Amino acid sequence: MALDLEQFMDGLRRRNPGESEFHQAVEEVANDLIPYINDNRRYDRMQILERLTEPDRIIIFRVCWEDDEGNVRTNRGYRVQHNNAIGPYKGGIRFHKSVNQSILKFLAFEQTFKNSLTGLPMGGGKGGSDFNPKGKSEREIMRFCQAFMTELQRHIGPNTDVPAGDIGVGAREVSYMFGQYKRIANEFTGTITGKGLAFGGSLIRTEATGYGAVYMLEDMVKHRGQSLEGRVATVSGSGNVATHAAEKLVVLGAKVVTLSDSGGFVYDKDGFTQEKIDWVKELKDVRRGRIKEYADEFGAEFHEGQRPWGVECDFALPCATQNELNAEEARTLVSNGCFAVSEGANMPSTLDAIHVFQDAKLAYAPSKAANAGGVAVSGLEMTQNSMRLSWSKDELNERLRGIMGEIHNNCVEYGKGEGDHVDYVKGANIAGFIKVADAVIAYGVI
Ligand code: NDP
Ligand code: 2IT
Repeated sequence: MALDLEQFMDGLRRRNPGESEFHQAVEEVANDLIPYINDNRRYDRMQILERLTEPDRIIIFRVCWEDDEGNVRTNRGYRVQHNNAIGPYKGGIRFHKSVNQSILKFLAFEQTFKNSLTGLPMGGGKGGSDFNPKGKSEREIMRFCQAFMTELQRHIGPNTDVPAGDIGVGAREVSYMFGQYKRIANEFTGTITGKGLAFGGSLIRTEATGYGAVYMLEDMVKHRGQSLEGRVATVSGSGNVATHAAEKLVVLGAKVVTLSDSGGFVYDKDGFTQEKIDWVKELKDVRRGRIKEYADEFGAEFHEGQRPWGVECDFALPCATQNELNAEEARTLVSNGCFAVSEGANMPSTLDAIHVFQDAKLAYAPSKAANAGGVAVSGLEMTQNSMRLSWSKDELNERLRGIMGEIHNNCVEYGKGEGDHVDYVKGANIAGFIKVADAVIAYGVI
């Protein structure tokens, strides 16, 4: 009997009650994979979709730490080890008050397909905590990271599971966690990526996700015989991914007019320059301030509590968080003439928004393809750590560019539609699936 999407999703919802983000991520993938599996029956006989929607394991632990007033604080830590069929579990750590099992399961599930798309030998995982870094002192951050790693360290290792950064986890947090890992495990190995350059980090890793999302955009736009030059882009977020996407867009000749945070968005009609982007990086990384301050500093507009999707643009790059772009906003983008969307964040568009983009035949790159540049350079950091050497910036940038180009080609191969239209969602889902599924089949029933 052929697999049926509704039946499959009913079962998944029953087995994973209340995990709406996980349901959403699986539905997006299953929508393309079920017809493919029905044409390639061995995947069904081996129950591949059922197996790939059940994480290998989920580790949940208490994280106890002391704040600056001497109060004992308790948070919950997680690591979802989703699938290691093609390499060690690999994926970021998120510290945000919204973190729960559903969010980390969706992220780990997506990561498995994304990592496969990079062409590098990495499985999928994700971890994090509901710890809220906002307003915490430097020493509280350090104590939390150390307490988190004190438990996590027994579950990870350079050939087992290699974490990295994500929302709320940047160079500072990775350094504290790596320091604690090194101390307890008594080994100096590449067990975390995104490290500082002085202790095994890779050049380009900080920039890689944002740059990669723009390389993907560039390839999609070129595929339609156009270029980024002189075009207007809206970007959401103002963290690692958003600022580096904005930076690369500017270098390639586009005009970036928005950035945002959870308080609202800024609209700079003159466009962000490198100098202005550097100011935002300093605001967010060093002063830990709010994007609203940009409007005061540069005389731009601030739209409190709003998202930037109502601003007219040719390209939209959602780079903040999941479900930050809904169907109504997608329709506004389309009617304003936006013709390409590249997702720097993970699952920023709702399922209905994706359908709007697909129906309008936009060049729409889903996150698992568009933001794979970050984990790709993490994979290159692992390689450099294993060889105990460092590649140059040029070498790494060339490899990143090459990997993003390959991802684009793979999406075209499996997602080609009529004329120059490409269904990048379908292309990414099928291309990411095949390698993992074939490995799972090769191992037999385990
Ligand atoms: P950062 O912590 O550096 O920045 C996050 C940005 O998103 C901030 O501007 C933050 O605003 C905003 N944001 C976070 N949560 C919300 C929310 N609930 N509502 C509105 N705005 C929000 O994270 P990154 O830039 O690293 O990550 C951004 C996205 O990119 C995430 O989806 C992440 O999973 C994805 N990603 C990151 C990669 C990486 O290498 N770092 C790799 C691939 C994907 P505020 O400060 O107000 O919270
Ligand atoms: O979502 C992601 O791909 C990341 N946060 C980066 C993961 C990594 O291991 O570099």
